[in-house]
Amino acid sequence: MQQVEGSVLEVDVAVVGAGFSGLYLLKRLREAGLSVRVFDAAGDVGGTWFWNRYPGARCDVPSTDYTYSFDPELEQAWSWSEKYATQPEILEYLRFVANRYDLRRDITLGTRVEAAVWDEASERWRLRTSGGQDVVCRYYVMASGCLSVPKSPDIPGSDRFVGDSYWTSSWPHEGVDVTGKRVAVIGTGSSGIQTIPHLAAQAAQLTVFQRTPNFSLPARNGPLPAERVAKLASDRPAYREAARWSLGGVHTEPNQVFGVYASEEVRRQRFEDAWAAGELFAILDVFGDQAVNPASNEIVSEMVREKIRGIVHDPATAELLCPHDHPLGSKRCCLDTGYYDTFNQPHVRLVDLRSTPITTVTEIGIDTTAESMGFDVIVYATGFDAMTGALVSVDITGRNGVTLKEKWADGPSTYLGLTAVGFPNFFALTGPGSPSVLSNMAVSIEQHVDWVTDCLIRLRADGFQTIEPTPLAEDGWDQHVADGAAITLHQTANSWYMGANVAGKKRALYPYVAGVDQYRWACDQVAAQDYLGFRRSGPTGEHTNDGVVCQLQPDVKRVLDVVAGMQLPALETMSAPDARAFMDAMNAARPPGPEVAEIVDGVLPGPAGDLPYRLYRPAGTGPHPVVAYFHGGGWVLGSKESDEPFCRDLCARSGAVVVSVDYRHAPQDRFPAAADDAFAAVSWIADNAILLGGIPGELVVAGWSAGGNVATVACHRARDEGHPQIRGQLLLTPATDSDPNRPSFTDNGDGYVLTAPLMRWFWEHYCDEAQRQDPRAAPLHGDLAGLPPAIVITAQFDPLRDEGIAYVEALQAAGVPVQHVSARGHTHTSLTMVDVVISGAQVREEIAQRLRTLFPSTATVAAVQAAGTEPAPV
Ligand code: N01
Repeated sequence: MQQVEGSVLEVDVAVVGAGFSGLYLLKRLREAGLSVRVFDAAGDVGGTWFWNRYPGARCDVPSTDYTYSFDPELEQAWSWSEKYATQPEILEYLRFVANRYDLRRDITLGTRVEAAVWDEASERWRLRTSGGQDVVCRYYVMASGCLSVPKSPDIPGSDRFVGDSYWTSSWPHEGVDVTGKRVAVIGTGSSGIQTIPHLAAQAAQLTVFQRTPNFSLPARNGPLPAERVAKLASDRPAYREAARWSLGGVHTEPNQVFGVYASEEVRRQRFEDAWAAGELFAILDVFGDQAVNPASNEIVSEMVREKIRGIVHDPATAELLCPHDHPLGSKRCCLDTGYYDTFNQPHVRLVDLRSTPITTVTEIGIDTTAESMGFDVIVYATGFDAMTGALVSVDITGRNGVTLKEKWADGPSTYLGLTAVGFPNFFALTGPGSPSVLSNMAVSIEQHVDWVTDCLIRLRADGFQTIEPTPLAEDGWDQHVADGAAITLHQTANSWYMGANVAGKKRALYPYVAGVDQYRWACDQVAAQDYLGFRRSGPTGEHTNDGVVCQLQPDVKRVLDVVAGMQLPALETMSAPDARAFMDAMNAARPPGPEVAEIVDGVLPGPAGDLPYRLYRPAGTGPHPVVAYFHGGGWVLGSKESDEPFCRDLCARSGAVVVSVDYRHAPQDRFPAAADDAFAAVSWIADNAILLGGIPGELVVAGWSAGGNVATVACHRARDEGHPQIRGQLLLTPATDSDPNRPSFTDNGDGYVLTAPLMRWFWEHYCDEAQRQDPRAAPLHGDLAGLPPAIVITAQFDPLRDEGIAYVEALQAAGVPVQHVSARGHTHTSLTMVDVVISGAQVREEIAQRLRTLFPSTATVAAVQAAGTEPAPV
């Protein structure tokens, strides 16, 4: 219940912001029986849509999707008039919502929350408002939007101008008439690009000051798209649910077309379809890999540039409008109506601030390094202090007098992008570290509101009054957010996503990039696991459920989800031939891996007949160092080409010739056939280095999984027989013994592709129980002294992780130089998923660098490079 004591208002929850999120939050909290007061500095509800009312302002997610979905009756009661609704229509919608649910009685407009302090003794927040009323609340929620605090003016002289200055972010309510005027627009982001054609229609002269060209595509606005409307009408709940579990908050079909591998015809067709669709999600998804692969991205980017050149008549202007400094999508793409065409009008001019920067705004206009220009009106479309600006604009002081601004001085740190250590009972909706601006905000807002409301309901039901994340949970989340950021191309751009538009702001990818679906899953997990990562307390005591919700690399998790969704039969339920055929079919569907200079098939003599091999040759004039490689597959599956993407990648990155050798498989040829073949192959490759284009004496033996097992066993035998000379061994998640009792075997034995039952099946096919202690089957139990230097890679979520680590330790104990690379967040199979699991590329690059340190011809350079990349601990 709301109580007013003197000038102090007491409520359960105080909320800042009466936009999309604040309105829905108020509705839900009220229904949950909590007393709520919402404050907003604006004169009406609407949030960003109250302020950003420049001509041309519209949403750029289709109206059918940029809408609340919490109430089917609301959806029936409101219909959008256009594909992309105008600002006045969206504002009207939010007013309609506020009235329909009688929300206004709990909203104080025209009032800013200036400060909020956590009072340790009463375990409440104390707020100071601009209206003079103090507020005491148990819970404090910032629903203040991601793009609501304009960037501070950073153009010298802007206060000198005696003409009219306007900011797109706070456009006058009465509108602005620029008919017959000389107008300057500074800024070509979404706001500038939307408003420029409208201003051009009125102005006598329009001069656009562009620092960085952006990618924009025609919105093709018009009536609501019939296809979307029909889909929605046919099954509204399914449509909404699909959006909630999509990558970006708007459902799109999974896209397996990779730009680098697609034919020219397919590329062109997909691009033209996206261009014609007039939807951001379409242009961002021409190829399934364009967000992560620079080469694929460049294909789409160049096609957009072609379009720009096709629209803009003056070639010099067209070229200036073509973005070259960032991959498409790494900065926010824009949707426009006639933007590029505007530059064909004789009274419109483009000024390139890269070649002629603004020196100052003057009383009468703008001076650049090249000229002085006179204007009647200057429009600033210069952007926002995004994501964190609104949050730190309120003086929020948490435990021990630490402010949020101080906590985030070196970049934001959050749990789930919603909460922060040191700030109990505080929630930031769509905060940094949540999908927010990389998603359809309507979907993300509803998810956050629902999560926070459910959290408070549960807190009350469990008898608690405070909730705060633990440092471990927050650190884990920050790491997870950073892992996602490392996968995409966002970090290569100077964008507001990266905080790059505000001087002094920490450079980092502020939103969570791994997807709305993955994010929702994480939030649901936290709640389902008894608020994992939170400490909760109340009159009856406290409960801390410490932990980290997401430890897998985000793309590894996505692949595992896809695999789980396919409900594939377990390999161990098949016969060996069937399992081989099944794996061949799976392998046929994957990307081939990077180009190498040459691929040659051949045979080499083995102890029981010829062994086929496939040789991958790197670019450049040889001879090259050589890697003798043995594939994975549990001694039962696989072939010389089954690890092709990984072999190509290893070859391209390391500059070594990679010779991938078939060896005899169980159950037809059981132990020690595979090990014998491997040794024979290594010997032959060493003896025939020149024939293969290799440098004699520069040989490393490598293998993955069971291939790692036979690779190191071959090294044991080479040491014992004094031939051949081996420079090193590269063992990727190797099998080193058959002990099923190690923690990694039990913890990771299910759900990570290589399962405990499958591993048992492999061992049973390969050798008898009695043979499994033989060092040729379990090299961990052999004499390791005198073995060649080793690089051992282990993966965190691999059943074989601990036996790999045990091998590292045993090698070290035996005096063998070992480099251990522990792949955080990876599984047994994820590192070899070239072009599918992008996070594996970092590890493979590190492997290649370390591999080069083993070859005399490349060691010096590689050692210097490797010095900067210490492996991350598991
Ligand atoms: O801001 P921006 P915005 N001198 O930061 C330039 C959302 N939105 O308001 O790129 C000269 O994108 C700056 O140049 P540069 C949407 O998420 C959505 O346009 O830093 N120029 C850039 O060109 C969007 O991304 C809709 O080199 C200066 C521009 O100003 C976000 O809001 C509509 C400068 C700022 O672009 C922000 O968009 C509108 C300087 N000192 C906005 N400082 C929809 O359609 C900055 N610039 C839903």
